Amino acid sequence: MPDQQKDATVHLSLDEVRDLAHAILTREGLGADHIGPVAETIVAGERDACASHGVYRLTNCIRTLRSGKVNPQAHPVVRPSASAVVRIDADGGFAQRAFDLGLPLLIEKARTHGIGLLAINHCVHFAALWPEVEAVVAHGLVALACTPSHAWVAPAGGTAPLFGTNPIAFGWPRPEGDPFIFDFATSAVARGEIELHRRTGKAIPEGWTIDADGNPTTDPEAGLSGALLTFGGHKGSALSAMVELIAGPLIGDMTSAESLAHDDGALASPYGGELVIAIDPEGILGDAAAGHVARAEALFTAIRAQGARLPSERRFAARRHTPQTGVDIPRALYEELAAFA
Ligand code: NDP
Ligand code: PYC
Repeated sequence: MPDQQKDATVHLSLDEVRDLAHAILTREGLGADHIGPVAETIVAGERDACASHGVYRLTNCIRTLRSGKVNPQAHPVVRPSASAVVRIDADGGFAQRAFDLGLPLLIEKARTHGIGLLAINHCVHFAALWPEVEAVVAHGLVALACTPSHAWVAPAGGTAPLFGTNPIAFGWPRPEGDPFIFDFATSAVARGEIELHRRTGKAIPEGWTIDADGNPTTDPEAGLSGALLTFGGHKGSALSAMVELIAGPLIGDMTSAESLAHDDGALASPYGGELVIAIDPEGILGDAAAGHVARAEALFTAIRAQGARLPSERRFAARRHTPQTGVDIPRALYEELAAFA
């Protein structure tokens, strides 16, 4: 690495990232049973080279805790049901602890009914969704997850923020090797990525945002105070609306506009619901499931045969070396966080 770049970053082992996260979350008063799950999400973001959802997210956690927009001592509660649905009230806390509580119940529902649906209500979600879908896929199940965020994104054809960045994540178990996972915002890019550009004074690509007057802009500051655009025009826009509906009103929780109104200028992380669906191939196909899941491998082989890569391959590649090599954090971000710790 050139010296100039070395000066701009600080090298940390993943254990040091974990220690930093624990120190900050403890100091900011997060309850003991939340610190581990929240810190592990942040470590996982760095381990997998997902800068927009790694240690940078600690700045959001601090703001959210300090503004009282998350319950640091939340006790998530499971609402019993005999159906395939598991509902958990996160009690205003970060989503991680509620998800950990719901995961075994979701798996059990999927095994019993062929499909399980986990609705987490009243949670603060600041993270990527692949940790959730990977956790479901690890049980040999197909997974889908989504959550609204804050109203930052204009619908295709409009110019005012209405939708959240509304990520969708999908996971498919594979007989060998890494699962097939994708996880992306339905906006052109996650807002966190634009925030990272703003921090380093870098222009953003065209097509990500419009300014407050509705004009295209490559200035991150102007884009953040205007609106993000959806990916794929009207198609991303419709998918974003779907996330608003199925992880909002369908599960009795907030839309992104309602979440932003609840935020009331605090600049805290989004508040509302998360939906996770688990499907057991054996619940549909019985003994034939393994054969059909194996047949899906031909699709992945054909994608790669064209020189294309599978989503999450970059992440899994990073995961194989960062536990040994550690990670580079922008120095300015590290110094800001170290001051909090
Ligand atoms: P990207 O636009 O970078 O898309 C990420 C997905 O696309 C990953 O699965 C990635 O795999 C895959 N991908 C990227 N390039 C290629 C390629 N050339 N070929 C095949 N697959 C590719 O991410 P976003 O900015 O849209 O989202 C980043 C994160 O932000 C997500 O994890 C999302 O969950 C999170 N987010 C969370 C929100 C919340 O409310 N909690 C709101 C919005 C976003 P790989 O990782 O291997 O590159
Ligand atoms: O990057 O858009 C984003 C985001 C919102 C909540 C968590 N990440």
